Amino acid sequence: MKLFFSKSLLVAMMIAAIWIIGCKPRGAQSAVSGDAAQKTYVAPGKYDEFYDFVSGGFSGQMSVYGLPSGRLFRVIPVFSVDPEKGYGYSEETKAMLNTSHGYVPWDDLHHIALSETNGIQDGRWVFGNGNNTPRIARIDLKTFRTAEIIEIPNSAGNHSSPFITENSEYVVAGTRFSVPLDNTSGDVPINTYKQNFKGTVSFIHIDTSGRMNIAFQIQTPGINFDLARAGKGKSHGWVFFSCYNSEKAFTLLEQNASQKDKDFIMCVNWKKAEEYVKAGKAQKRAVAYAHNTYDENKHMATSEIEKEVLVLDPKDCPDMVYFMPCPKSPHGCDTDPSGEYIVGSGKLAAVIPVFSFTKIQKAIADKNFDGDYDGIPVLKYEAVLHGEVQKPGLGPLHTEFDANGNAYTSFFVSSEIVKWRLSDLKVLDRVPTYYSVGHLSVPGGPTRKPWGKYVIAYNKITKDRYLPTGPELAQSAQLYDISGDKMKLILDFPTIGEPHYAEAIPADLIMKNSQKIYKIEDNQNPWATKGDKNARVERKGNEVHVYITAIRSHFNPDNIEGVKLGDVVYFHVTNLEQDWDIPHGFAVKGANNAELLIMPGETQTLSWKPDRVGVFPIYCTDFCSALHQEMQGYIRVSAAGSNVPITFSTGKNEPGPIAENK
Ligand code: K7E
Ligand code: CUA
Repeated sequence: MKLFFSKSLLVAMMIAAIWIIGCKPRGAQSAVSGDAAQKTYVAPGKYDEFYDFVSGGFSGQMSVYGLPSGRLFRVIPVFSVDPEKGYGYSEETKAMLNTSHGYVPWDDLHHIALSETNGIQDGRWVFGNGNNTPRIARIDLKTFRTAEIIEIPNSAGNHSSPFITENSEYVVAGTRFSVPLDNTSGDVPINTYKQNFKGTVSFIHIDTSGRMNIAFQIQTPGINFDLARAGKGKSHGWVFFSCYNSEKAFTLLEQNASQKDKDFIMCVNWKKAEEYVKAGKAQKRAVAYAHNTYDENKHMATSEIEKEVLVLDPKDCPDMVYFMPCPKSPHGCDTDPSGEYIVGSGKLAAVIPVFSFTKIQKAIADKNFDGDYDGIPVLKYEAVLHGEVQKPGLGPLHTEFDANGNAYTSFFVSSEIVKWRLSDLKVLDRVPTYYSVGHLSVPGGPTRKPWGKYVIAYNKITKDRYLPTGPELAQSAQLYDISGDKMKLILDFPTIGEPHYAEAIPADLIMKNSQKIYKIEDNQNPWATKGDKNARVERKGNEVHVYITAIRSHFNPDNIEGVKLGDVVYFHVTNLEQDWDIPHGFAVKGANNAELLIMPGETQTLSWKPDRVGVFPIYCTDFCSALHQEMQGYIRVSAAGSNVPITFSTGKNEPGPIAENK
């Protein structure tokens, strides 16, 4: 096979090589200007201006920072277990991580989507994608907790997700890997890729309560989907998906998927798709996928396996899907605030093509096609192009927008952010990033109403920004002030996991709704202990259920006896506090899972299978009062055949069998 490298790819590779051997860009020392610290300092008593929701990449979590301070407020467990909060370990939360493959306690979270109304962020929910075992999660921004996770069938590598439409009608999910679909045997030679491997894009509907369901999928040729953006304003009703590997290569994609000069952006008219679904054009296909929901009153997750999905085939649905040529392995695909412009970023391209929605509509009406790709019409490049940004930089990845008609594009290879104007495609400014930026984010940047002020670079390489920490360095974000004509670096801060993407939102859209406690009277957890008088220990066969309350600064009961080797102990801990920010923790020596961190008014359950005879301390792990260190107890485990009866101490009675107390 002949190797083919374009000139720009060669240049890109040379420059990448220079970066890898650690060449410092000029001016790295003086990059931060004199008054930078002042611009990011938030004095005590003041709050940050924005919440910044940052994807955790391979940590599987989402983290919440303040802007402009860059301070980390919270790590929200989403797809990965979190021993700190007991997420995925407590009996109540295990079901959140159920999938058709069983319990999957990890994923790779790349993208964030904040809910919108009329194309403006509304602060109700934030969505995140699971890239590995295809899933989408919804986090409730009243509680900052994962409220729902839905698995995506007929998908593998849910990368092109969870981009949202302007009234939160849908979040979308495009499969990165094409695969044999779930209703086929799947046991096929990999070199039958061209016959047997298909792609899908899914439209997950969101109802007014936030609940997700897979409305329909569209089956596509066997290409790779990368990113997506919904149309807005005039292009509302459309979603644009970038795709690569139109070569349909299945080995050594590095070369074999970079042969063609152009890949595609796939344009989907989802309003048309809805009509086809209504008209009965979708095929019901047998699949299996998990749908997990966290009930806020029961403090409990349930998981259902759903068995069916509706699939539309573009062959049966004319005018629903079009391909638009886009140079050189497009990655980002971004729509501007007006919805008129669609910006494609070819990783190996020397220009940034900007497409016009008006021209796309005209080309469709005029049937101005360049043939078809697997039966799907391909729009003529020149007919849909608004123009190309010339000499922007090397390795464009992602673009966001401000409210003044400017675009900001990240360049991985040349390690910079470039500001350019949408109207005439002129480059206006460029600043280096340290180094190799992936996504970037302007507050409100993907919406109809960008809040502007800052652009944040999420970098892939952080050489010489932070103190070394062994073989792996901290992941990095960098904050630039974009309020003037020139972008100014004012801060950098490390992040959790690899930060792929982030969305920032004005703080007042969220903080006013932030929940302070769970009301104890609304607690419908079946294992709740409402009040000390109900604290108790019950044996059911070899299960011992401990109904235990926590309040500053004791557990009730605190001492438990009568557990035998071979028993499974369930600690159902109810936090009776009704004050903001008074969680209690719960841990037991030798537990093979985690702690619990129980919020005011909440009940959570830890299971524990003692492995030996003895006396085991339990204690509160969260410093809750001056007498926190007194918040403790014991549990006694006797031999399997012993006849020690179940007893417990409430502090008022004597613990243990009377005879043994003497
Ligand atoms: Cu890191 Cu959005 Cu997965 Cu680009 S993706 S960089
Ligand atoms: Cu409760 Cu410390």
